[in-house]
Amino acid sequence: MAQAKKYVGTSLPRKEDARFITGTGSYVADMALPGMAYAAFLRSPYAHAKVKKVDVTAAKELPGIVGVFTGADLKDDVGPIPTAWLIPDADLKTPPYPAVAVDRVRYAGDAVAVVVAEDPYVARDALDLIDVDYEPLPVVVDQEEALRKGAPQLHDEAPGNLAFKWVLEGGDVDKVFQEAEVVEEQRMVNQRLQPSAMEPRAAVAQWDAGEERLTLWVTSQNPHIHRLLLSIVLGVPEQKLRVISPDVGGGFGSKIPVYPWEAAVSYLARRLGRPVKWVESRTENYQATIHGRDHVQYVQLAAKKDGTILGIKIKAIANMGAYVSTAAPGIPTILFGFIVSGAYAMKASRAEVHGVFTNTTPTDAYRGAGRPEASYALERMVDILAGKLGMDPAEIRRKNFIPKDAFPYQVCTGLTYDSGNYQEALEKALKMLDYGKFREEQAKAREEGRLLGIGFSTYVEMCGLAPSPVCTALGFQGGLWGSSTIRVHPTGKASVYTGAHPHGQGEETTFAQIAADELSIPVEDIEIIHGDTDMTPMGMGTYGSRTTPVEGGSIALSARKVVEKARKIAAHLLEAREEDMVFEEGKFSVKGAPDRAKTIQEVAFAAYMATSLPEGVEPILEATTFYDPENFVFPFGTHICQVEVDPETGEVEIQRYVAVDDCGTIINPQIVEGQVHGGVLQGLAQALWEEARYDKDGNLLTSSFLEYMMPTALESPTIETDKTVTPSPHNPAGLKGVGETGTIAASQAVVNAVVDALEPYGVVHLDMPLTPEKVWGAIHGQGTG
Ligand code: MCN
Repeated sequence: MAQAKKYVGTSLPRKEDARFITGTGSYVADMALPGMAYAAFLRSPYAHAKVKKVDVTAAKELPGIVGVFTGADLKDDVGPIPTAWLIPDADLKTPPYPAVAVDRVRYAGDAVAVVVAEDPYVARDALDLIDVDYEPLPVVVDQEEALRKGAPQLHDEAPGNLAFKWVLEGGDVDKVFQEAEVVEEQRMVNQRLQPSAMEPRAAVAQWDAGEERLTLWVTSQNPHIHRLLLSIVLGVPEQKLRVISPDVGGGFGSKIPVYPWEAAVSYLARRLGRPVKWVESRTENYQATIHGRDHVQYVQLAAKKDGTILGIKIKAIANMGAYVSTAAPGIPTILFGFIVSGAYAMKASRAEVHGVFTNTTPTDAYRGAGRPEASYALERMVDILAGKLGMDPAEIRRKNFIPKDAFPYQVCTGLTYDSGNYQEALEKALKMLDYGKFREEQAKAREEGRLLGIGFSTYVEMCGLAPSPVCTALGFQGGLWGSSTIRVHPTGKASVYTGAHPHGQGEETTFAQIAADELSIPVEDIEIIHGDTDMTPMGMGTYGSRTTPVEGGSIALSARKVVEKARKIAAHLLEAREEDMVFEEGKFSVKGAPDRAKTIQEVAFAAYMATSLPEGVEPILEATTFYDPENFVFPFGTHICQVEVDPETGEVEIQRYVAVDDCGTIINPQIVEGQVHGGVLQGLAQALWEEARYDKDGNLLTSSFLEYMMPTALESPTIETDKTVTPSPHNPAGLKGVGETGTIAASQAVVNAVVDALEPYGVVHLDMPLTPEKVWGAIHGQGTG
């Protein structure tokens, strides 16, 4: 049946939720293959040690053991894990990152041996029987200490533990700082976080000896990237490697990297001639899945006395952990340094980033990835400046915004922002909160000894990672385009094959909405297929809030190609001219003769039968697009947090949280709201609760949910959302991403609010997380900035 309804813009319930909430999803851990064996990794309890001997004799004797392997057993066949983001002009060092350590471990969690057994419990039991002779070495956990003379050295290839030094300067920053009337400075710590996806990592590998083909089921955000990198690591030709990532229970960036243990499992399946499965525990996940953030920043903001911001300088010391993870170098550099000027029309900026090796878990992309660190530093400084000048924090932002009629606008870092209307988002949020009334209440409360505070965050995000010429010039080892194939079947139903791999975001619904509108086919007749390298076009996966603008953009373009082909066929069938065809409500009709019409489904059948097609037109309604956008997209918004701080306990209560976000044309308002909620909660969690902590010996103290303070629904405040809509002018459907906006915006809104509440105590800055103890200390004159 022809379809008239417009889906884009409607809150269609998520198609994928039916299987997720009824327990009928299929995850890697659910997989069972005939003859499958189970792997477990022995992980070093030392953060830094020489491995003198690994004795596996006793472990091998345990009944049910298939094999026990050390680094020495693997090193000739499993290459080091490559780095996929080789940032230029930074003297980047990428020392070998082996699957299993051979003679030295560099963080507590580095693998020293792998056991394969008939069942997973035997595999774990056998780990206790492996005798490793370690010679402990001095440990360094803190990145600033690691840079000091005499600090323990991690890699011979990286003297002084320096992984890279990267600088981005825009405008004449020295001149701007000389001319400034006010310069504010602050040291800030953007603490280390532990991604906590519902599903930890898992892999099942199967070797087909006859075909010499490897199939790997793995929890990946980007199966094609896994395939490419693993083909290099394992020496298996790319066409002989199939990577399937079925349902994935969240990733938040942590399932972008290719992990050494996925390579080890793949190799062992081939060596042992039977499928091998590995599923990590939560503690293993916290120890050996990447961590995020971990910056120490020295920030300076230059301004005039009237509040005009002139420039920003940030020196960031980024903790890379023990090895360089897959995308790690790009996170604290490209995704950070280019966005330090935020929503403001300042003249100059300088970001200087030192990437540092320490005896900690490697860091990589975690929701927001570089952009929360930039946005936090800038938005904290804007409030510090406002405080210094006695200006209202909303007013200082208004004064410095890039004006709405100035887009496309080239900011001092060199980026050209596509579109924006920062004023509108701010005014809307102020109205929702009733800002004037709040300030009155705050003054009254202070008289009563109550501490109310309000914090602003007016952020801009750079997302939709693409275009390829820009990203590859910035060192990314692959084009960043979107891909899709749309196939309309003889029955008029359609399959959409995408290079993206959503893992909780909802694109099985929103991509169907895009395709349904473009093709005028009912949404329930459209299936989104993703996550299998043998089925989908080469694709770059889901991260960097790129899926909707880039992969979704590609779907819109493929659908338009299909419609154009269908138009030709319809004209032929109706014996009319192509230019006289009108495509409306799922029907091609002849202009002025609406009864002479063919539905798109009829055309699809005719294209399949191919009885009579116009000259030069091939059978089947099908089209593929590799879409390389001309620019990033730049979502933005204003978040405002209102808090009350208990002066007796230091506890922070979030009274209101208002989020006005702009992600261009919205496909599904409810999904967007859900993304904002989840993202904001992750940002709030960083502000108030979450922190990865190590002791001085490099033991991870937060290695389970007991110690790592991930919030639950109970801690989540009500998040009041609204939107403005400023489409991206260069995107085929006006789309910008939204998957990270909440996280990029939230932390600084909370910290700004708490510092505002503590203004009577002269507090200028507090580092996250704002635990009651820290806040109480600030009230009592300890540790204020
Ligand atoms: N959307 C929309 N209209 C827009 C923009 C987006 O309806 N204008 C919808 C999308 O179609 C999609 C969702 O919002 O259903 C998020 O889309 P997008 O902004 O393109 O983000 P991605 O799909 O690329 O997801 C990546 C982003 C990132 S980088 C992290 S980290 C993150 C996040 O999304 N990880 C998540 N959200 C997550 N949500 C879940 N449930 N699990 C994760 O691991």
